Amino acid sequence: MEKLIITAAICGAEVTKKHNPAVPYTVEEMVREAKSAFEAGAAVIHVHVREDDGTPTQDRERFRVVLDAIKEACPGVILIPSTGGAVGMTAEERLQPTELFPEMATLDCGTCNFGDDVFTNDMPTMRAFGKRMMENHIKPEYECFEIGHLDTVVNMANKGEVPGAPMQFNFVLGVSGCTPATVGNLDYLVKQIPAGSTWTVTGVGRGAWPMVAAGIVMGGNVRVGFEDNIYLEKGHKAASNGELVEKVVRLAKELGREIATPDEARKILSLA
Ligand code: KMH
Ligand code: ZN
Repeated sequence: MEKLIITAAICGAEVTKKHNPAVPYTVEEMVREAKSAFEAGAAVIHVHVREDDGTPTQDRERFRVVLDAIKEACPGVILIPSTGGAVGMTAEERLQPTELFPEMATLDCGTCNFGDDVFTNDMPTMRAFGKRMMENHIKPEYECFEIGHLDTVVNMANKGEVPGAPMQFNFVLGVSGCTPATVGNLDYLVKQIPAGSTWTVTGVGRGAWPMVAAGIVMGGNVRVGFEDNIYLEKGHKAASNGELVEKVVRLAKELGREIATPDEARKILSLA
């Protein structure tokens, strides 16, 4: 098996300090959380940004400052800024981090319920995001919240509407209203991806740790972080994103998977 790429989604757009006081908002807090995850073994940081008061934003200049500060604190780390942003943002707002030419960015693969909200990613929006990523030479991480999202984006890649092989998928399972975080669902998805693709699994809420275990033993990669889950175990909140990554490293060691460095992750993801 390839080495395990650990992604830390340190901030998200929905979770707040009310859920866990360690959720980062300011640039300094973002750097603290990124560094804790990186030093624990994360090769990739998935980045959302906030105003200092916690309001989610896709402001290009806020992204510039945060991405530069994380790069300095975490040499070589792979950064995946979000183009999903928060529910209700316009496509133009969401696309702003692509103007900074990151090596990767998320591309969300379809509309879905998101708790009581609707996360809108209609076909014209997805085509616009795919076009921008092709123009700016950005490798997408394809975020699939539903089984149909995978089929949709593979068809788009076949038509040249989004970047094609080798594709990197992130199966985000367990969002309220979307595909549940079960091993059976993950197994189904993994069996559908085009040959030569890579994949990561993200389990949301109580699905987080079962999906980490499944990702490790199935030969994929895993994402943890406050965006998806704030608990180290039932009733015990993590003090940092680093603590969540440390638990992944412990599980991987027990199960015989080595951890990829950022350079190794770049090779696995065909970035290098
Ligand atoms: N905040 C969610 C509505 C992404 O980063 O691309 C969307 C999201 C996906 O987090
Ligand atoms: Zn995200």
